Amino acid sequence: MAAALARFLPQQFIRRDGVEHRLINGVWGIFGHGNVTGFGQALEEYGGRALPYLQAKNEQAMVHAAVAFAKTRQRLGTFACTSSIGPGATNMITGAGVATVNRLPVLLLPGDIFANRRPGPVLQQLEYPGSHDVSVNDCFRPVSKFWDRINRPEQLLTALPEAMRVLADPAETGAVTLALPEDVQAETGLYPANFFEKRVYTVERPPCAAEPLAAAVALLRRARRPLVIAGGGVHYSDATAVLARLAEATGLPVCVTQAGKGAVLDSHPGCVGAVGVTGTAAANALALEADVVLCLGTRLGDFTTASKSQFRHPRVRFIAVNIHPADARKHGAVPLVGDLCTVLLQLGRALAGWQVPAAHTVRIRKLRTAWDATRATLVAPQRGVPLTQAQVIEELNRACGPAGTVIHASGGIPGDIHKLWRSQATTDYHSEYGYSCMGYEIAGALGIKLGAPDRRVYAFLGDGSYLMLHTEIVTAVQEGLDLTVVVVDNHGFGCIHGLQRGSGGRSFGNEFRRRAGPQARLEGRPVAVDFAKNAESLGATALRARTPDELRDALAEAQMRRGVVLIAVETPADVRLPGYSWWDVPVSATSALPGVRAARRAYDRALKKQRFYY
Ligand SMILES: Cc1ncc(C[n+]2csc(CCOP(=O)(O)OP(=O)(O)O)c2C)c(N)n1
Ligand SMILES: [Mg+2]
Repeated sequence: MAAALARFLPQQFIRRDGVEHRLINGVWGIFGHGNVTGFGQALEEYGGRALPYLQAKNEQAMVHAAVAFAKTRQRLGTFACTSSIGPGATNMITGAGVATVNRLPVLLLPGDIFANRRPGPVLQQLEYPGSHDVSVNDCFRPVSKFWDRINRPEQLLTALPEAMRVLADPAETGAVTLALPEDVQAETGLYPANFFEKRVYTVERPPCAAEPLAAAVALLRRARRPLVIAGGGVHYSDATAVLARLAEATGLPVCVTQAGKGAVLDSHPGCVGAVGVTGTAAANALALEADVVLCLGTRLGDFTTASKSQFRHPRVRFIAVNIHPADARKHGAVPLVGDLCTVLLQLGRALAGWQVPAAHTVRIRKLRTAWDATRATLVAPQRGVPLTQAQVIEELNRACGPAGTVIHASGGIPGDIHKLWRSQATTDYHSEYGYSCMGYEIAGALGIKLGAPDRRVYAFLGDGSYLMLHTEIVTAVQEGLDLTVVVVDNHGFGCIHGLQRGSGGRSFGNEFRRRAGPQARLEGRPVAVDFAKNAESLGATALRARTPDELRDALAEAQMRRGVVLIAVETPADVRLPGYSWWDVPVSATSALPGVRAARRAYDRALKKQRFYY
């Protein structure tokens, strides 16, 4: 059965716009008794160049790498991930969450307990009371778009085609899990020869229906203050050029979600930057006043809608273009279900000759200019502070240029970089902010590099995220991948510490400090971690930078060097950028602390800003 799987996977292709791409570009794995003599053996015998094997150091990380690869390839290719049973398998569940939340394909092949049950409980089997039919792999069900357990070898014949269909479908894609009982992997199955013939899954570009299109066009033509929100779907549909032309022809302003960053470049006159909780003052002002919001390929998460407080025009209407029918109907939108690129072309034709009102154009220009000035003050030197995170972003933006890609996911970085980063290319910004999973950054950087070997990739992460998962540095060294890793050391879970204190709470449990005494809290001396030494020990070159000038030099040096280069920078945790919006994080209604009580009163007032559209 495992041999059949290894022979099937390299024959799967995906076609879009007449171009074919390999769907499964290799297998990431860590072997254990649950896969080494089954699928591992099959890969050794049948894997070859069409199905290379990459050895990970942590199962969660290998899923991150596959997911980042898929994002880089606009969902037109991914990897399979093989694990042993038990802990190796469940380590992949977080990665499955990342894939499914972000609608990115990945094929997960966890080993599973014996289908014949004879030797059980096998090492690493969790015995589920009341049923012998449940294993830990059932935990993958809610985080997978398709899930199956291959209890007999011939079940591959029906499971694999469906697994591939879901992976290749832009509306349905996400994690696909095929649990592989370790005995069945090694069993003989009968498979017809044509099962192993080349299969091509076509990504079609369906247009939206005429009626909702007409309704959307009528809304836009009447709009006084329309706004476009560009999400990740613009990238996946390869619609950035079409969007730029539509914005130019109509004067529509375009703001971007995290996944949509780069959908319009900052040099475009219609670009007003990031929107929502981590948005720019310009985009958020336009969003507050917008009477028609055209949502493109976005799932309208709370960071985009500022927890449903960002759109406050009393008669605001939404139009949503999405391949996913549920996303197209959020916020009571006029649903334009179809391929984003095709629907934008439809909209462009239907809106020919129409432009946003002149007063709106003036307003957009004014807000853009004001934001440029504000941004300049945010990245300027701060008195008494050698290096701020904003300055790190500015230097990184410069060094990265249009040919590089920065990747980030968690901590305080996403909020700051979403606002400050100037997109110089559609591909220079890779954000995982659907699951915002600490540990994605370095592993994901490997995925980008594998997906786009010509790009310089910058993994950008906090000290907390680095401590959680940095060991794929070793894998990058093994694979000879050039990566730059920039670690921002602020001695703790800085953004959560800020959230805690900003909500009236006292400092508690977020800094990297020693326990002050046996009964005391974590309030003693800071724990100093030497990230440079740590990275060196794993085979990276390490540099340190204390000022913007030193960082510029280090980034230039990193570009000259091969392999993994880590740059450690220190920034103060309490120097933070201002926000231009609100995020719904509930504050205790019963705390006795005056600070928390005041924060709760402010929270109750803020809740009144929320609007719900049906
Ligand atoms: C896997 C995971 N666990 C927990 C969280 C919650 N969380 C979000 S940010 C954060 C702190 C991150 O610390 P660090 O990487 O140092 O970034 P900083 O906040 O200091 O900028 C935590 C714990 C998360 N996003 N992902
Ligand atoms: Mg930190």
